Amino acid sequence: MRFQIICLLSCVLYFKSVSAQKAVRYDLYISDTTVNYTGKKAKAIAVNGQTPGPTLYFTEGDTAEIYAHNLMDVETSIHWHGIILPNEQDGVSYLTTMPIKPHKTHLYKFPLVQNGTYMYHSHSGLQEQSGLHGALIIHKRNEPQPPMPEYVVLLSDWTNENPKEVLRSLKMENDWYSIEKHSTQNWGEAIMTGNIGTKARQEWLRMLPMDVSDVYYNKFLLNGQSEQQIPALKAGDKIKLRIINGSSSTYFWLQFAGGGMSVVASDGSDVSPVNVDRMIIGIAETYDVILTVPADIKYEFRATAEDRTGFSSLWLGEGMKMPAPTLPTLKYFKGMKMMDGMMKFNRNMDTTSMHMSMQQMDMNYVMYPELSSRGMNMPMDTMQKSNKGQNPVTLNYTMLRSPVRTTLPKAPVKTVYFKLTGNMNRYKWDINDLPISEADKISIKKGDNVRIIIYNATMMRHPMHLHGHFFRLLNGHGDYAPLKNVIDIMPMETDTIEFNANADGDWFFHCHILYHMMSGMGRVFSYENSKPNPQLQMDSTMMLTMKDPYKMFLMDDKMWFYSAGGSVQSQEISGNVMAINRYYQFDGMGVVNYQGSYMSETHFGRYIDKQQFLMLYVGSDIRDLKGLVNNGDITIPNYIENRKVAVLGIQYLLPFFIRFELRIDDMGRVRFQLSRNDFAITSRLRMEGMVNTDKEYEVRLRYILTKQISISVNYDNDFGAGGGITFMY
Ligand SMILES: [Cu+2]
Repeated sequence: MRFQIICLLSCVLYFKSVSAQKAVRYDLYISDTTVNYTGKKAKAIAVNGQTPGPTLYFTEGDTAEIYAHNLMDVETSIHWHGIILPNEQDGVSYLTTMPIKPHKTHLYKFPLVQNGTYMYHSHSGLQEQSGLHGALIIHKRNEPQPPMPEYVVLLSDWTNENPKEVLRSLKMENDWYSIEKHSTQNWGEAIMTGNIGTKARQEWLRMLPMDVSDVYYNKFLLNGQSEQQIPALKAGDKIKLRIINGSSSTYFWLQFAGGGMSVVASDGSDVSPVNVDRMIIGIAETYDVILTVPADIKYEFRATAEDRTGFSSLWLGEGMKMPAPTLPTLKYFKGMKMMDGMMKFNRNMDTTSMHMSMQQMDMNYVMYPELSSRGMNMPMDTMQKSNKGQNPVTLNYTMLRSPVRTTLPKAPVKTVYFKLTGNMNRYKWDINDLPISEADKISIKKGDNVRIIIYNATMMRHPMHLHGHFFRLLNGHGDYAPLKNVIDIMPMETDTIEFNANADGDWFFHCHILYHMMSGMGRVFSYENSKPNPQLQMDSTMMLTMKDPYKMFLMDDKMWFYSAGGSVQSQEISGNVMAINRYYQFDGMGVVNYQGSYMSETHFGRYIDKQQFLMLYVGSDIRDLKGLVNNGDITIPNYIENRKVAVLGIQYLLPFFIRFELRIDDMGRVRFQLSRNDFAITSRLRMEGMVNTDKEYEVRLRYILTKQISISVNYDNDFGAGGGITFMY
């Protein structure tokens, strides 16, 4: 009898372990493709012919065997976002796994020790923006039968531009996206709306117009489409949406026309169900949400981009359409005013004692007219309570509670402080004022508990993602702190997360706004005494062409960006070029008139202060304005009009974005100059001006037609007045 029981037990155990090792194979063929979301063809990346890629389904306990076939001519990678796996399977190019070379296949193989809603995406350059991503769903081993119907909702943002061009535009401070988004916050608008004081203060502080996102997108997609339908739902039916924000830089507001949404999981981990009317999903976050269809009509589930420039929809049920409410446009000036107040308030506060606000006190709140009844003048405690009042309930992190204890094992605690920092003017994003390429890896000991205190000192929210681990979000629920792998941190907010260091290898922690990550906003957690990563061993051909893989990994934030422009006007032709990286800038300009007079100036400089207002440079000043100084019958070559000199100088950005320049040339002559670019009179009408101690001056007006083309008129003391066309690349 006893023998039989043992046999039974061991047979059951045997079966369990067999099922636990069930290998589930997928073949993913990654290729270039062409999409047409806007009536215009654009390049994208497809997986198995589709973008987003196919949803991969597994059951907890399975072993994933995924063959990634790179059919492209460039290298690629796949990262398994939110998955607990051996370090060498994590798919971060050059950090954990070598990229998949063109026309090569790579096998990713790892056991699935968790369940929930996740995704996969490229971790090579900007490929994620081109559509290389897909959903990854791991079902529980013992789902209740019959399982609730479910639907995967992968949200994404789409631009017809090459993502490299997007990054270049951001670096070059081209504000075309603001024009497209109606968010330039120009002086005309400030005057018309009575916000002149706010605008003046913004420019006094040298802050660019505020926005909730950096990029203008042509489309927002839901599973690769503007809208989708699930007609087969009747009154009373429940459906679980597995919502994944697979976008590159867009937060989405989620609303359901049929009533409340029951949030049951976040980032793959269950939470005690909480009912909300509206929620925002950060980039790379996932939420499982249960919707109940109230009647036999067609209800909209809508995902609206946080900047309100568009949305995508999922229609549930059949019949008359019940749309979700349209969110009003943002009140940028109010947001700016609030931000300014917060910054002043914050400077007087000790950062470490700062109140955690867990998405509750968003200074951006004042920008959302539909939330303004909950006003920002209320003290914080009142705000927390008011969430349960008459107003629609908006999800925030304090509402997330794990249904099970998540306490960490008792272990020594290592505390890490991260201050999220950045410089919008030069589109530089870092942690503790250093980009990842200039910071050391953060070494951690296996077994320790790592606590990270993160303070967001920037004006944007950042969705910070930790690879290979779940962290506890310390949100006031004690032992029941929810587990997540992305934490969205609002401007001026301080949050704490913690995790048990129970892995091996090097793990990436970074902002999941793709363009922030590529600008350096990340760190690497490195386990002490890890065994060598087998995926990072280089063969002899690699040795010849490549340095240390980690150095390759650090290349992203060291890139150079280039721009050029020119104008053809009635009195002159001019041109300019520029090259920048994190610290250096080269720029050159030249003007020539139709009589052959010309002038040119170049600068090669380095920004030397933390805020990058101050640049030290060397350069040249070459000009021959002979035609213009013909004085009676003799031509006098004087210094002002005729010189070939080398110069040494400084440039400093003063309040109101006035550029102050002081230089000395190799003849010992000194020149002061003040200039201002891009003074936005209206959204598209810009004024520029320059004056210096050589009694030179220029005034220019530009009307922006497209990202590349403007109409321009100017008056210059040397070349006179004229008008024409200005091009910009
Ligand atoms: Cu960021």
